[in-house]
Amino acid sequence: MTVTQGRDMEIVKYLYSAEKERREVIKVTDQYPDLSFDEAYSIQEKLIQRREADGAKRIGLKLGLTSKAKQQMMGVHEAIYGYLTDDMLSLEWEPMNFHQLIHPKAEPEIAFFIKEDLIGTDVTAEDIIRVTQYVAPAIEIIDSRYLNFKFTLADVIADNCSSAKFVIGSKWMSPETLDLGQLGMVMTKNGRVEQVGASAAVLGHPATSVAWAVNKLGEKGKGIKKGDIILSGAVSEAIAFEPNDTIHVEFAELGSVSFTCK
Ligand code: 0L1
Ligand code: MG
Repeated sequence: MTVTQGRDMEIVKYLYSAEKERREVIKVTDQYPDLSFDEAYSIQEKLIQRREADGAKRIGLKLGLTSKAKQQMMGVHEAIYGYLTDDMLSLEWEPMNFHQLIHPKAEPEIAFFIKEDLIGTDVTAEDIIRVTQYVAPAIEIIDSRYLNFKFTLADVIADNCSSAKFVIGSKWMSPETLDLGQLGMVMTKNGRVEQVGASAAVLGHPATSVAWAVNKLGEKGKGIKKGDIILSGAVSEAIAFEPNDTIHVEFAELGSVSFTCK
């Protein structure tokens, strides 16, 4: 028997309604302290299926906790993955609606556009480069449903890794035409520098990060598909924003992406 004793759908409803009603909730492990990562991924899968039942379409994957600094902060040694759905995609020219979110933060990421199906448990960064048509600058908006963004690893996995929105820049490049592992990044808010980073912060190389997720999915007989968008994991810490803020992320070679919040 699982620790939730068949109450998975209650937890799904709890997290989904928190998102829909834009309110923070107490973390799931306060009620189920022994929730395992496997069970948390199973709840995450049911949460995505619930969104699909409401018309959302799965369009890719995102990685989280990919930097050593964030893993140390959470006391873990592994990254995590969640799913992207079409309703999370926000366009650069479209104002980000703060009132659809709870307590959002923005983080700089690199997006991979996948051109071939790939499944396996021995997938390498080179395999990821081979199946990637383009990479592009991206900003992920994370918006944990938990009170004060405080949670355990099992909690955040169940909550689809805090996923809320993402924005992709308009410059796309073949991953073979740039040194993807060594790209510098500057993130500003209203023109003031807030974070600097480098793509190597993402498990040493963003493609290594994506390969990790594909291998994890492979253990469950799943993989990635042609047309998927994958966010590699954050290149620096996330920053909070409010209405009227403009967030701009500039990667060396790869170009920029930005949004304004209303
Ligand atoms: O995308 C991310 O790196 C977020 C993972 C979950 C941790 C958080 O919400 O800060
Ligand atoms: Mg992220």
